[in-house]
Amino acid sequence: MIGSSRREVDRPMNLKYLHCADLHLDSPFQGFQKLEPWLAERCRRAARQAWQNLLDLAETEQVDFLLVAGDVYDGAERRLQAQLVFQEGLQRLAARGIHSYVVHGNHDPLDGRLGTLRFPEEVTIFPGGSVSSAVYRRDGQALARIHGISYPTRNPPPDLGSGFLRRGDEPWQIGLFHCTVGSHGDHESYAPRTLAELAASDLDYWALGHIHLPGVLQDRNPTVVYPGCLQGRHARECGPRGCYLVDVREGAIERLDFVELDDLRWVAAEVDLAGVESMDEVRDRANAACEALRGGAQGRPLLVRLRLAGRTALCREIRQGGEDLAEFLRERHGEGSDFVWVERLDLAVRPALDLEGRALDPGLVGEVLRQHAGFTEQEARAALADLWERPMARRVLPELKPAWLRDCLDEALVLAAESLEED
Ligand SMILES: [Mn+2]
Repeated sequence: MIGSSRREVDRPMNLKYLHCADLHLDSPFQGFQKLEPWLAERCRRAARQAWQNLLDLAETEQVDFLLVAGDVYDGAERRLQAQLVFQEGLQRLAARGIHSYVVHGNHDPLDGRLGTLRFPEEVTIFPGGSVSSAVYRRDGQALARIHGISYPTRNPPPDLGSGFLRRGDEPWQIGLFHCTVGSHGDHESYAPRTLAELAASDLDYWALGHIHLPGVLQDRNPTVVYPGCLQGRHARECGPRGCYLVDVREGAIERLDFVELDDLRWVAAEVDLAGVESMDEVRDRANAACEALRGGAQGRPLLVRLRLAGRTALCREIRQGGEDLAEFLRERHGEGSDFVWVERLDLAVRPALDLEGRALDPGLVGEVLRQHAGFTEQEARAALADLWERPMARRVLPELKPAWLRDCLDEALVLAAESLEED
């Protein structure tokens, strides 16, 4: 091996693996109390079905190993059922010669309640404490070294996992870690890292977990990937979910493919109702939107947040009939194995008033519109300050985010303009 760098191996080095994270197998699907019981049960089953889909993929692709980057379970109070399902899956892969490497994250730290389970020798579950590594061999040849660390507790020190470093001669080296790279509004920042810090470890591939949205943060030197959660659990986790399939040929990544594995999918869609003149036209456009979604779902059931938007003379009628329309759509599209369930109908239609033109009006309507145009986010916050002092208000209203404030201001404008028009 003298004179050969670590990336020039004497034999062709091929390797194929799956990288997943954030399975949340025992997810309680909070906020589902409002759903009908059959639908809530269907959603609960989805996380475990997505896990089965992943196992099927590992077998059909005949991968060398599976990487699981934390949050296998949802809470530290791990339900035995989920643990049995997980163990069974890894056992099934092991029986086919597929190895598994697992770290635990902030949702399923090592000090949580763990059942007494036996894992086959093909399974490596990394301990907490300090970073350790395991070597993957095929036919006696050491092909990869996987470095990893589990969360010992739910809130580890921020420098957890500071000891990732390339070592040994294995040509492909992987960091398996549940951590936060960059800033992600919705996620608490555990074990924060920068891309530069990851690069300093001199590894080839970073198999990360924690951020539920899939994405490749950096495509080479090193490759840094979040596979996202395996199954979307609520409306904020909309869009395709799955894992990454990584195919390494001659020591370089040839394929880095996102594979959709979710069993049901949350989607957000908009129906443009601009210019509609009758309620049956509203129905037709909403029906068409649901059918288009079904057509693109490849047989998966969908939970849809449908937003009705656009300027129309029927604005008021649509707003008043919103719940009825949602019910109609659920009855029409909510059945069968590939159902499209309108989980929520957002009524964002606007009146067909020429607001810009009216703003020039010297009368009261014009005055209101001009006032609105000059109303800043700062002023809106000040106007709401008193209300925000009350604990009850904070409980029932969403956070004072700029987007929500803007929506409120727009909504207020429409209501004011409409009622002034009528008077
Ligand atoms: Mn997670």
